[in-house]
Amino acid sequence: MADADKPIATTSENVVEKPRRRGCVGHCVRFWWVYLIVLIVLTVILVPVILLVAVPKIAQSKLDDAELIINGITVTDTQTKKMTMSIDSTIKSDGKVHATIEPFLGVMYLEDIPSHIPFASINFPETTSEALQQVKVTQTLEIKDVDALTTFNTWLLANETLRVTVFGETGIHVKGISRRYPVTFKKTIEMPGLQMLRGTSVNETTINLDPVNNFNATTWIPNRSLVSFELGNATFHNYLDGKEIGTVYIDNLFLKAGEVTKADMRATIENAPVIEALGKSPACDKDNGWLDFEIRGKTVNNKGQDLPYFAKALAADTQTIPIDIGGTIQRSLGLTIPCGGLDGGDHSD
Ligand SMILES: *[C@@H]1O[C@H](CO)[C@@H](O)[C@H](O)[C@H]1NC(C)=O
Ligand SMILES: *[C@@H]1O[C@H](CO)[C@@H](O)[C@H](O)[C@H]1NC(C)=O
Ligand SMILES: *[C@@H]1O[C@H](CO)[C@@H](O)[C@H](O)[C@H]1NC(C)=O
Ligand SMILES: *[C@@H]1O[C@H](CO)[C@@H](O)[C@H](O)[C@H]1NC(C)=O
Ligand SMILES: CC(=O)N[C@H]1CO[C@H](CO)[C@@H](O)[C@@H]1O
Repeated sequence: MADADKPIATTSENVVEKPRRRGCVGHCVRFWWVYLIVLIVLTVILVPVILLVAVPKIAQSKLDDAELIINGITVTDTQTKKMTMSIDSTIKSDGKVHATIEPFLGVMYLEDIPSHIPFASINFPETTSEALQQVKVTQTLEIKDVDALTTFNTWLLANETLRVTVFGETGIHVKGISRRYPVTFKKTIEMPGLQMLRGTSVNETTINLDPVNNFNATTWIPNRSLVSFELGNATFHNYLDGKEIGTVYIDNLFLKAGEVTKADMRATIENAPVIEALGKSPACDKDNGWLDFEIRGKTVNNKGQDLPYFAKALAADTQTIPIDIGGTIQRSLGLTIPCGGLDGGDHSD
């Protein structure tokens, strides 16, 4: 505090000193005490006003003007109660005020849900007011509110974009002033969502007539978001024409941000409904053996731990995947299913 007063006091002195130098030597000598009182009054009023009102206002407004850019978020070591979250971000400011922002606990919540219940708390490190500063945080995130995290994941999965706010109370130290000023860090970021993994495709398919694991394939999952996450073993309900006909399994799934993830999948599927659908138009004629399958999340388990915050998000909606099942049966079993089905039409085996 004592240090803090110095530079400001000097400034106020200059203001008062100037007229004194400009003439009226006798006057000034006689009324020196008037100047002293004016100086003291100015110091007493100005210093607190500057230190307590002006500087914090400037500091807060500079912080408000700064931009937070999320370059990527990676979620690994996912467990039921915790996970490791890495955030790679950049803080962009005009760099004009030299200041240090204390480390702080920032909560993250969905801006467009009015309750603003945090789904994560992140320890942000100390930062400075350099024009461009990269801030990388990696920490264990204890899952305190599984519902809030599930809602965030659901929005991330379903929406085209979503707005996330980072909020925290912290302190700022302006260069030359030892006083700490409390400031609020609040930034809302708009980030791309996964759009229900639209565009997921399945190929390199094989099929057999076993009761279980009778379908294998490679799946290609696009990721439009900035978030990479470790899901582990995921299972999905599989529907054909609105009826559940089996289960799809994808093991060791890690969705990478901004890339198409290639993963092996297998499924246990009832043969009869598939054969029946293939024998009907448009699959048997116009669509040339392609059927639209729908999948919806069932379970997510990573190394023995259930991850309901991913499972429920994946279960919130279905996703349609067209598969060349006629071609698969032709290749794997040497069978072609004509219009009217195996018993109906003339079938070449
Ligand atoms: C995001 O998706 C959720 C769940 O599908 C929906 O309820 C919400 O309105 C969407 N929000 C925005 C901002 O698009
Ligand atoms: C399967 O699809 C992927 C992604 O579209 C493509 O890169 C790959 O070449 C395809 N594989 C075959 C055997 O067609
Ligand atoms: C799928 O792969 C598994 C393991 O490699 C194998 O046991 C199974 O027979 C395959 N099923 C088909 C339909 O290719
Ligand atoms: C996925 O399931 C397989 C087979 O049950 C198991 O060996 C593997 O460890 C599981 N992987 C993960 C990441 O949990
Ligand atoms: C950032 C981004 O959109 N990356 C990729 C995510 O997946 C889609 C669909 O395959 C790609 O086109 C994007 O380049």
